[in-house]
Formats: sequence, C-alpha cells, structure tokens
Amino acid sequence: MSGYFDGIAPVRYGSGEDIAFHHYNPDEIVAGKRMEDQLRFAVAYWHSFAWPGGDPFGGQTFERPWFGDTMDHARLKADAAFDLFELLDAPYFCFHDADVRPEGANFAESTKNLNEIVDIFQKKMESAKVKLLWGTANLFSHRRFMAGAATNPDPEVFAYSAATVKTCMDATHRLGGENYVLWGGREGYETLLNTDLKRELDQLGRFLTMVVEYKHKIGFEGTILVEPKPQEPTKHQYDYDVATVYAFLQKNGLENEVKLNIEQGHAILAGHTFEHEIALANALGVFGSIDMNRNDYQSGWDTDQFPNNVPEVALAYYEVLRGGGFTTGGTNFDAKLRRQSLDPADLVAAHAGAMDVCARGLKAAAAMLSDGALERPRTERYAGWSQKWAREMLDSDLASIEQAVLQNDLSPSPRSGRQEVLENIVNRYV
Ligand code: XLS
Ligand code: NI
Ligand code: NI
Repeated sequence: MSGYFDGIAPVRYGSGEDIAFHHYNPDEIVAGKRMEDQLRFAVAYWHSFAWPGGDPFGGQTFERPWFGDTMDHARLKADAAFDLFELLDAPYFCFHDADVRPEGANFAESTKNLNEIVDIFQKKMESAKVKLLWGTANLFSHRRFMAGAATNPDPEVFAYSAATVKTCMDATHRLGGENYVLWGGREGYETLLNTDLKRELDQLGRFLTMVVEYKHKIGFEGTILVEPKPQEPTKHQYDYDVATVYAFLQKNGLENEVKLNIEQGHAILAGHTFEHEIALANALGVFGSIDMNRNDYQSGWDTDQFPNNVPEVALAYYEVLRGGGFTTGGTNFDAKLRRQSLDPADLVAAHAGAMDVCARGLKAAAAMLSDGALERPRTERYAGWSQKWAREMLDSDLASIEQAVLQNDLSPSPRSGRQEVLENIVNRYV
C-alpha cells in the first residue's frame, strides 16, 4: 500500500460513493459475455504514473511522491499503481520498461532494474486480480533513439533496441502478458534528405521478424501487436495506418503472425475514423486491440484524453463486436489527465468515467447489433450479390461480362444509400 489514494473508496457499480460506476457493471451480460470480459480494460502505467503533466509551453505540474530516479521511487510507484488497479477493480494494466524502472548507467544496469521491478510485479500479481494486457519497450524517449530504433542509421542503436525488446518480451512473458506491443515511436524520418528509406524499411522488417522468431523461441503465446501512427514524434512514421502496416506485414510474410493495436487518436491523425481502422483491420484479419484515447479536436495537441464521447465510442465497439469481439486484446486507456488535474482523485475519476463511457458505448453497440438495426439494411444493400449470375461473374472475364451486358441490355438504376436514415437509427441507440 502506498497510502497515495487514502480516503478514496473502491470504485464499484452503484456503490453510492463520490466516484462510482454508473454504467460499467462488470458482471452484466452484454452481447453474450460479462461486460468485464467484453471490454477488458487496462490502465496504462506511463501516463498514469510516469507522465509529469507537461505541455509544449511548460514542464511538470504533477507532484507524485514516486517521481525520482531511484529504485526506491520505482518501488513506491509500483505500490501506487497496484493500489489504483485495485481501487478500480481493473482487470489489466500495460507498461513500458522506462515507465517502471529508472534508467541504469548502462544496458546491464537498466535490465537489472527492470527485472527487479518485474519480480515485484510478479509477487503482487500472485494475490492481485490485475493481469498484464501487454508489455512494450520505450525506444523513443532516450536521446540514443532520436534517429529511430530499428530504423536507425547506426547499427549500434539497432543492437541496443533489439536487446531491449528481448528483455521486455522476457518480462512480458514472465508476467503472463497476453500481448506484446511495438509502437514505432521514432521509426520514421524528419527529412528524406538524410534518409535511406528502403534500407530503413528493410531494417524494420528484419527487426519485426526477429521479434516473431523470439516469441516462438521462448514459447510466448500472446499476440505480437504493431500500433500504427502516421506522424508524431517523427514527421513521417512508417507504420502510418492499418493499410500501410498490413502491406508491410505482407511484404515481410508476417500477416499471420502479427496483429494491430489501434489507437483512436492515431486513426484520426491519419485522416481516418477510429471505426474505419477497426473495420479495416477486421476485414484484413489483423485486428488485435485498442488504445481508447484521442487528442483535442480544436487544438490538435497530443492530449491523449480519456474517452468522453459516447456516440464515438459506440461506433468503435460496434466494429469490435461485428468482428467477434476481443480475443487477446482489450481496451487500454493510453490516456493522460489534463495538466491541471493534480489530485489523486482526478486519476481515479478519469478512469472511472472512461470505463462508464465505454460501457455505455458497448451497450449501445450490442443493442444495435442484436436488433439488426444496421445489419438488415446493409444486407439488403448487397442483396444483388447473392444471385447466381453475380457470383459467377467474379469467376469470368471482362469479355464475357461485356457479352452478358449486351445480351441482357443491362442498365443499372441507382438506389439510395439511405445514410440519413441509418444515422437516425444510430441516434436512437446512443
Ligand atoms: C504514442 C503511443 C504509445 C504506445 C505505446 O502515441 O500511443 O503510447 O501506445 O508505446
Ligand atoms: Ni498514442
Ligand atoms: Ni498508444
């Protein structure tokens, strides 16, 4: 116990406490499963425990007793983190190496620090409910990674990165993690003028292949997830969006080995909706997990805010459910408090509110799906394709199709896409 959250009651459904769940009821059955098992919430260690509250114009605003570079600070941070998991009854958490341990003087010391904290996690997890949704390596904050990790022009940085990922995969495996994530923080470029794009992509492909090979070598049964993002921090990131990552996986023969962790804010930054990215990943068979946080629509800053818009979230879960729901993935809050939200209660309330927003979104999505409110019109729209001639056409060729068009004097008549009608239907549920 850290004592940090003293005075805040456990957040429970209908508890009547100041901070309670009003919609997230873990045991309620939604779309055939307990809500907890559908949503699979995870608390992100970095933003909740390691982020100091800075913005481009000012530094730290948060004062946490565990801020500092020693192992004692890291141990206190672990205590506070597990206190929050328990307060929220959170089923999962996620972490980077750099969130949980101080940087050592060299690679060996950093690894030793990590392993000591992982020992503590392991001990705590014996009695705690919380499990590890995913682990990952921070290959973007330290200055050694400023020109990338796997895509760095310096092979020593590639080596350091590969070794770091190995230690983080070991840690994830040891803690029974259900996934391992690779977000290409600085795997991209600032200017083409100094960049050998083909070489960097080849390096990235080889790196990811080594990750998959190592997964099999150690018998890690979790899913390897790549998290697309189009830019930020680099001007151009190679893992731009779902479509780009899929092509990259195919090129490297990894499309059956790797799935995607899709973040709402990253989807929007790429010029897509969140639901587009989820739907596309499902269509391509690579949907894995989600990071449920987006940036501010007006300022565009990387505010990584907790979800607070039910209709948006409902459309995202609609695509998740249409694809069959999560398997090893879940809903990770890769989300920051606003920098004026200084109090321990703010951290608890942010998660509680976000879990409620997601629960409302999930319930709306499940109802839309089970009523067939959108699926019926969708099926009708494509009904023509169930005709025999239409299916056979796809196995024929352009010349025979031309013949058939002439013979039957085909003259297709356009039909309404009924978008407003469908939007009205959605509005009844959210
Ligand atoms: C940054 C990413 C990052 C990953 C994990 O924008 O979202 O937080 O989720 O490295
Ligand atoms: Ni992000
Ligand atoms: Ni993320």
